[in-house]
Amino acid sequence: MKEQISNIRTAAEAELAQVSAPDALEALRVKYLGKKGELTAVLKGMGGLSAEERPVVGALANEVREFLEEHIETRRSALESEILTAKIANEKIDVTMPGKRGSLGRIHPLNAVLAQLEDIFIGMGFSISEGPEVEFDYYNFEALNIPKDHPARDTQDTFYVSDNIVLRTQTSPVQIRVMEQEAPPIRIIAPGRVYRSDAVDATHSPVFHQIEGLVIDKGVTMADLKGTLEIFVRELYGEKTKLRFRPHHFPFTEPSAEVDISCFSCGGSGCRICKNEGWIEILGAGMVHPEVLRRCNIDPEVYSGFAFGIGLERVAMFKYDIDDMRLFYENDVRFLMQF
Ligand code: 2NL
Repeated sequence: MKEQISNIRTAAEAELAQVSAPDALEALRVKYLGKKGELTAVLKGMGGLSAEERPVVGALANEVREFLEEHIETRRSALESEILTAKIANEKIDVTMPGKRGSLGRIHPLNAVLAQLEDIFIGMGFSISEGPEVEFDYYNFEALNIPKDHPARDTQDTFYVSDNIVLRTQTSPVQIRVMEQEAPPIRIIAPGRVYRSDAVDATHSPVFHQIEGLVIDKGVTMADLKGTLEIFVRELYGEKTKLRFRPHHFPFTEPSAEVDISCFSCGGSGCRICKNEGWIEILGAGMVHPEVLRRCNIDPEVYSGFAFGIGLERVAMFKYDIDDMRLFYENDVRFLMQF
């Protein structure tokens, strides 16, 4: 039996030397010292020994148990500290390494111009209205006095979603919706994305941005239109800016005008920016057509109003001296970081 015990000790010691993981170490402990372990089995069999042998074998068995317990414990703490050391080495960071610089974005030039125009009109008491980009034919054309046979309705010019649904070609339908729902006085701007079936080039894009304005009240005249636009262009291009109205035609305004400003670059003497004209066209405007008012249940005998439409891209191109509209949509950071 003594021999059996010292064999257990030899075997356990050899295995202990091989153990390299805490799981294996625990398995080893159970194998020898557990309830059904080898050494435990020997101790249980001591009942058959003589009175002289029992204390001797018992002492030996206890000595081996203590020996194994101690060595298993030593091995366990050694393994744990090895694992911890490896973990610390793995997670080590070099605090002297240079940091990574986060890159900050910029406000897109179109959004910057939009915010500036909104500020100017809010300053004059306008509020901002928005509406759907996918619009009924009625709101986009019919209500704006654009008849069925008008060239603007051609599939060459407009994106049709179905027979009576289109991608809006202006933000005017937003204003029609406001006029239908609210009683005058109305003083709104309607900024947003609009769509035309145009081929892409330096000055055309099938998606672009507009900001339209609408004022409806009793006794609103062309003089109010001119005064409002004058304040607008002076804030945008400087105090010296002059306005020029040229007669024009829009189905939804009568009379209608195209509006030019004196060149902000040369002041009117002629330069590269204004192509030697001295004037730059910036928007279209007019007095809201009585037929448009009538369709929105506003009595043209009582109320009158003016409206105007500005292309955001055009304003931004002049403001930042950008010669190609495509640059706005390409999202090349080298372009965008310049503003
Ligand atoms: C342009 C300039 C314009 C309007 C838009 C408008 C809106 C309503 C009623 C009457 Cl609800 N007019 N908007 C007026 C004049 C010009 O846009 O160059 N458009 C093609």
